[in-house]
Amino acid sequence: MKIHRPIRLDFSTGTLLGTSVQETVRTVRDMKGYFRDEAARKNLDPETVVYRVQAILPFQEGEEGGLFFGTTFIQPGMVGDEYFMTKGHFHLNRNRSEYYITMAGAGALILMDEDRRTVFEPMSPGTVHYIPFNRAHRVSNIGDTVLTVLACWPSDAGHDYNEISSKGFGGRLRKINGLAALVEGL
Ligand code: M6P
Ligand code: ZN
Repeated sequence: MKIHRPIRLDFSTGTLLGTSVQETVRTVRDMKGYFRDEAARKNLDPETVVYRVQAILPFQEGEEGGLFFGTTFIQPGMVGDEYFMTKGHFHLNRNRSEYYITMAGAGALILMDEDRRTVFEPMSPGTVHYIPFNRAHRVSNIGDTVLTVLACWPSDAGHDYNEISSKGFGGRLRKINGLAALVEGL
């Protein structure tokens, strides 16, 4: 039997602790093309962190049978009137689902089906979100503090960023008169 190195989830922060934890950082530079207001994005310091992902991948990525687990930390911030958010993706294997669970902060899980119909679910500490297969998913931080989201997904789900990076979602979560609103269109 394979012995896995110990991993801990710090309940106060959502941080995963352990030598096998991998971390990805997405900065304003990395988010080129994802926000509506590209001029506003260019005005920000490109090194500004938009979000970080910690993940444990105790299985061959792309192969069937394993589960991955991660924490996403989305910073509070705006690009124009759009909230800091994750890139968002479909699964390469379209019939793979996922769980997102909110640990801290205020946010919105944006879901889009293959027909580009887009909806969102409010996120607050304790909300459990089942992402059905065939849905692109993205998280926006609509609060003033870090939005911390736990995730669990199959090892053979994969990430397909193509449609999202070229066409985006069917709607954008924008701050309008101080409130988050899903505005249809690009
Ligand atoms: C969650 C999971 C990861 C994903 C991450 C960031 O932790 O869904 O698979 O990579 O969020 O989302 P994205 O890949 O869309 O930037
Ligand atoms: Zn996913």
